[in-house]
Amino acid sequence: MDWFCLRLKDELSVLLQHRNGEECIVKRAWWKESVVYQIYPRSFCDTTGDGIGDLPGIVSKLDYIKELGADVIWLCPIYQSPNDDNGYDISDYFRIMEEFGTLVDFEHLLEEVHKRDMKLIMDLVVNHTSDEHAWFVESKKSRGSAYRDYYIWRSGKNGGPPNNWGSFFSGSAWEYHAETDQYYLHLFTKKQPDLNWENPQVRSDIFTMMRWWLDKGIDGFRMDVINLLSKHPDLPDMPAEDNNPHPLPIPYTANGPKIHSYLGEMKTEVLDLFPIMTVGEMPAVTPEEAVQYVHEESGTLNMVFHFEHMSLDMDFSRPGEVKKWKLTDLKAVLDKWQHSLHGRGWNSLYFNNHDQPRSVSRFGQAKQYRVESATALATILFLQQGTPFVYQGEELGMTNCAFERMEEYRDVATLNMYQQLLALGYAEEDIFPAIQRRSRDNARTPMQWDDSPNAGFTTGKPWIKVNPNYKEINAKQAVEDPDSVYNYYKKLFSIRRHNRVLVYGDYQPVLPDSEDVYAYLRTMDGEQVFIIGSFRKRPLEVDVSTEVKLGADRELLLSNYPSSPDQDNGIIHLEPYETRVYRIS
Ligand code: TEU
Repeated sequence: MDWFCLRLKDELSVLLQHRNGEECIVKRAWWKESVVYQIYPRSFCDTTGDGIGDLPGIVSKLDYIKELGADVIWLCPIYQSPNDDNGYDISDYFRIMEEFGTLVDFEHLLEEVHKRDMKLIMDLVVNHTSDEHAWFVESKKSRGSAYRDYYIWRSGKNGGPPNNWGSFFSGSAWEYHAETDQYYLHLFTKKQPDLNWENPQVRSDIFTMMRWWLDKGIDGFRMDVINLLSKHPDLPDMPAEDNNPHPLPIPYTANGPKIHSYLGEMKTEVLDLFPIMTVGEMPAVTPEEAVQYVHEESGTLNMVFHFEHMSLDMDFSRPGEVKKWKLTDLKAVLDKWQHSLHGRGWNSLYFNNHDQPRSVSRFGQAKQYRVESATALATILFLQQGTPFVYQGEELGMTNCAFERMEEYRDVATLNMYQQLLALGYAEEDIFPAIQRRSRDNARTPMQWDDSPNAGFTTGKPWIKVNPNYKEINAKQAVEDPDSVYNYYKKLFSIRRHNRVLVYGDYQPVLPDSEDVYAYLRTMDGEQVFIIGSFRKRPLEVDVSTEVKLGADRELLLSNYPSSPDQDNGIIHLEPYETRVYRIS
């Protein structure tokens, strides 16, 4: 680490010093000190019995979220949508999806969030709209339509689409429109046409919409695939790939030539006018690129969601497949992000969201050591430098769901992938296990509130299968059980809140080459905290004596085992998935 933290300079900033003696100042910010709780409204809590979560349902659970220690709520899209991609296909940015409630319900929710001294950020989906949005309805009417240029239309080439680009959700990224004899670009489903950000009118309409929501009092945005806005102007073909007629056009869409100009304009026109937080979701972003987006002085956004650690168990040679991941690979990725952003920008910290299989099933041991591994994962991630993002149910140690048949899946990406794999000649019995492990629906099963029918999520028929393990894993049980994942998360966030070193302090890896443990030190202002977590199913002896001074006055701040045997000599005995947090000076 080149920069290390000297001290909290004053109420507003932290002083860092570079190894070469140079000093720099990192600003304190509410969003750096916050914990964010992500809600997927469709699967959170249903009050009407239609089997779909709603806004009053969220209001009824605000005390639960507050009690956990969250400061900010991120709501996945709640705007009007035909739900081809569950709200990520917006047909009207100014209306609430009918199943979720009304604008009055939204205003009530916002008021109740603020009353509890929490904040609310909304999803901003502006790379694309729904094909049912009024702009697209007008756009497709004729080549001469005033809205034609709101989207990316091109004539075909050699009797096919304008280029060979593939969609993130399988197949070509172009859809033919016979009436006007042109194709439109859709990086996601064909019901999600990409907006043309080259058009100043598009930008201005989007900025107006953003100000409208911010004027209502929301506290920021999570920006969907925000680094895909600027496409390469020539839309060049991708190099051909074996067994894949439609390669993903990452090089021609991610971090494109005008992206910083568009976001700069958004900053001046919108973001700078409000005291908000922003986090941009960015496929294919490197730490160096991320610094440009989130730089303390010159960045346009506060944080990015990168995908590097989410790719570690994916086998890109076989669509949908998973591969064995190594602890040292996970550490290498996360350490790199810690190192690269330190003193320059701010990290987001996440293992779960609505697009990812559950982390305890992926990186932990969901069967034998569910509670232990879920708590170890949370400890080693959320005490790094950055803002923790918890996804609904993660705090209960919710697991992947044993879907039994294709008909049980709802996610358009999963369904399309299934069709694509069949078309590529894969056998059904090979595809299904891959889908079971990878499907986004693993994260979208209803929140498990209690052991009553449908996990207390709805009195009706849930829109998607409830994970059958809800009788054992549910919020009611977890809140009452002092040894639950939920109560551990509470303690974890409480120690983060009460120890600024865990927010702003330096991050220094310990035993980076170990395949057994994830360990690091956080240091600031003469204070030091040591974090260690085992990733093994057997007991371990770990020698940290050369890197960590575990003196006699060390204090065990947190552990996921009842009484941890402890020695002074730097040899730590760890039970399976045991994790510990020590204040050592
Ligand atoms: O996700 C963008 C994205 O990169 C994902 O499609 C990702 O590749 C995939 O989910 C990994 O499994 C965002 C939203 O989070 C997602 O829910 C939307 O479907 C997508 O954008 C389109 O808006």
